[in-house]
Amino acid sequence: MKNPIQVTRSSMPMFEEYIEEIRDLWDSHWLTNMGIKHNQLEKQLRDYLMVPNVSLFTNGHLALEIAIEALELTGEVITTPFTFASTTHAIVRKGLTPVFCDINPEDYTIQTESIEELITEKTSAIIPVHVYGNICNVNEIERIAKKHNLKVIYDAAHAFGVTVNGESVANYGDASMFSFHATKVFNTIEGGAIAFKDSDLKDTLNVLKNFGITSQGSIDYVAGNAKMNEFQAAMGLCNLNYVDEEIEKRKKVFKKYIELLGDIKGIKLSEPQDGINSNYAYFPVVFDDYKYNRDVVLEKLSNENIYARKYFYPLTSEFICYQDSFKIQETPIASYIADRVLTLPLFSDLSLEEVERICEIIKK
Ligand code: T4K
Repeated sequence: MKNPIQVTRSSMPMFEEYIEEIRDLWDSHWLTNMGIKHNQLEKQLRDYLMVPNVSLFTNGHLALEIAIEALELTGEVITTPFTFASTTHAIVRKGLTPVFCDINPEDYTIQTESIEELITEKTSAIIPVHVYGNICNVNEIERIAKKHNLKVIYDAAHAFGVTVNGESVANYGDASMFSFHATKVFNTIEGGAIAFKDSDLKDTLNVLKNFGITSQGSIDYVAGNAKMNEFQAAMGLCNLNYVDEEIEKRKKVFKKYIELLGDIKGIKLSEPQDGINSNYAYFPVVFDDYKYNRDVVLEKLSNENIYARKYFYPLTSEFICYQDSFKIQETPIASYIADRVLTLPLFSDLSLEEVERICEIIKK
């Protein structure tokens, strides 16, 4: 049996390079609480993401929760259920009510035509998801948000480094959350960030991720701990050197899949979006009237030691923990896609021969 192929594999620098990067931590003994490497990474990410402000966190989920708190959202938040648990959990854990909007059948992002009918006097914000690195209709979302005086926080966990007509995706909305988890295009082992334009938010985010401490002895907020440590930041500094190369390699894998699965009846691929420079984060395939259904394909692949994943099934609105918690709107397109989608293995050092093998199994 061949070695297992997982849906993704963490990108890592050379071992020696990481050791070199962390060596001075043994001199300084300064391991966390916004140390030198943390600050260095924040600066480099501001440049890379072409955004005025970046605030680092220990993971993407807590970054999203803290952005919700910092922007003082209240009441209802319009979002989509076709996402990882984190998006909806963050809204609910901050005491807000998610109002589920359907998605587009083409790119699986929020269906902007349906947002306005969901707005009530309780709505304070929209939290759309750039799912798989596909970018939401950011201009239309901005128009709606302005008209109804709503805040916008993008869940950009999948969208690191993506540009929209040359503009960084990090510059849209009031804030964008990026995940730097081990499974992401750019990783800091665990980690995340909030990117934002309004510099006034910076202090609030710093305080909210550090127990509400405003200065020594002054605790002005009831807050937890969500700081990125120096070992995470060191991993980020190393990985950032290679991220463009990694994205290029992902692009080759992505294109090979398109070439091999492109014109097959019943197999729907995510078309490249106009004006978007992708990061090739995921390769979603929708099996819609294909000769085998999604679950059969998943099983055939796993029999060959290849582990595709049902990202994102079930919808978050179907989670057991949310039954009877709030009124759940129907999202028929999201349900349809969730029942048929599979994300195939995609990572920078997946060989083109392995892609061929995966596609052969699917076609057979
Ligand atoms: N919003 C969205 C839209 C998200 O997708 C996520 C996270 C978040 C918010 C929250 O961001 P973070 O708080 O995580 O920063 C994984 C990831 O844990 C999660 O970060 C990610 N989304 C989600 C889509 O995928 P699982 O439970 O599927 O991961 P797991 O452990 O099954 O790993 C998947 C595959 O990745 C493994 O089969 C092999 C590979 N892998 C995994 C790990 C842990 C590695 O190569 N190295 C590793 O260290 O959730």
